[in-house]
Amino acid sequence: MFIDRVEVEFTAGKGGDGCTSFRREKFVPRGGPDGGDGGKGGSIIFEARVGVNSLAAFANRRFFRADKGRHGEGSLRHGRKGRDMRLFVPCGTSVIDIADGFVIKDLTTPGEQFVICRGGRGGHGNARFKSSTNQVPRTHTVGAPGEERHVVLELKSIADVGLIGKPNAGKSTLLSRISSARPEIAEYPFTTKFPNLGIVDVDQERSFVTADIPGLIEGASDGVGLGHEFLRHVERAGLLVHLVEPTPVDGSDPIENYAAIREELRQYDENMADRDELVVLTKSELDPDAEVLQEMQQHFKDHPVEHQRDLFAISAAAEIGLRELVEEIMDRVTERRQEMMEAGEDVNPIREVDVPTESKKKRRVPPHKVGPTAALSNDHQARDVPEMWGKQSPMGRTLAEPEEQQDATTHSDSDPQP
Ligand SMILES: Nc1nc2c(ncn2[C@@H]2O[C@H](COP(=O)(O)OP(=O)(O)OP(=O)(O)O)[C@@H](O)[C@H]2O)c(=O)[nH]1
Ligand SMILES: [Mg+2]
Repeated sequence: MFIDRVEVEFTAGKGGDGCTSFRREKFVPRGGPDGGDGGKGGSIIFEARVGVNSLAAFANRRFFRADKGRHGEGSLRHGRKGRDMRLFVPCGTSVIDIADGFVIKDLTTPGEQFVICRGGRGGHGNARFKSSTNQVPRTHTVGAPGEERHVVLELKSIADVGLIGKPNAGKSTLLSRISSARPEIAEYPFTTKFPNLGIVDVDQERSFVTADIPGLIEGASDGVGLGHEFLRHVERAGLLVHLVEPTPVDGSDPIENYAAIREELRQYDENMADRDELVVLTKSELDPDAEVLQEMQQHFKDHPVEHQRDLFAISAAAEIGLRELVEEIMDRVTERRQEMMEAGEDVNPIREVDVPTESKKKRRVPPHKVGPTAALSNDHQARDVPEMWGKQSPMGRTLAEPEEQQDATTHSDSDPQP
């Protein structure tokens, strides 16, 4: 199940209370205060993970509460800390405060962590309050409550390139041809109902991430079709690839379709409309005389735009122009990544191998196998390798041949006993 927006309430664990207690022991009169402190409450921590693709883990649960700290006890025993609750979210998750609507945190880099609610502090036991002037303190403090937050988690996929266009334009087919993603493809509109991500490997060193979103139609800003809902998944993409079908089944004009989608983009966000764009005429084998292509070229000449815009003609079915398109996208993506690096922004690693993994725990070697006495260990002692039967005797001794053994027995029998 793909879930990209959830509303959740988080409460960190309460701290344990301190304890009031006095040492009572035979022959120890006036033992003094010995109440321990309460333990800290558990915190709630978010971690962005490659491999977690949606917020489905939060779909059927509204409240998340971390572990409480235990109370302190007598004999100076402090309460146990509450266990932290670690929740994994996809890279690209925004944590938004529901009351004020501001973004508390944007988790974009794999492995990035963030404490959303801190656990309450544990209370102090009465042993803490002893002093020269107060030798019998009868006070302790209670644990602090854990932080509470009411938030919306929103997933904005992290992709370098966003595929947009009318339903049935061939977005999913293109994604399936250039990457190993296998989205659903069919000849009816709105086949794709949620975004698909695919990694396109141009060669061994260069790759980019592409997002395919459900088709947009006129009036999407008013909620027609699947609406603008999914445009946020291409919001972070630096390049938009706008797919246009030359001969739509409904008989509409490709240029009008193109303009309608541009208008929808503008309605959603002006910044999105100003983003670099590659316009791709799909199913080009259905337009053999390149009539639509020429019409579009003419249209672009008559309507120049501020951002960078290029026109390509491809056919996913006949495999025309795919290589050139991928190379062009890669060049633009590389350019943007360089700009981002120069500006000091993070460039997101796109593979799991890029995630710094914790080093493997070393196996503990028993002390007799390392260090100065290792040579004395039985494991390091030389052993005789028996040649007989090609096997080693279980006792580690050489086994004599049966005849020799007999001889030896005879010999020993004949020997005079000392
Ligand atoms: N002839 C031809 N048909 C194509 C080509 N590319 C895609 N198609 C067909 O176009 C239809 C729609 O393709 P999809 O990839 O599902 O289109 P989409 O843009 O993802 O559509 P939605 O998910 O509904 O928005 C399918 O029947 C494809 O087989 C092509 O290059 N040539
Ligand atoms: Mg599709």
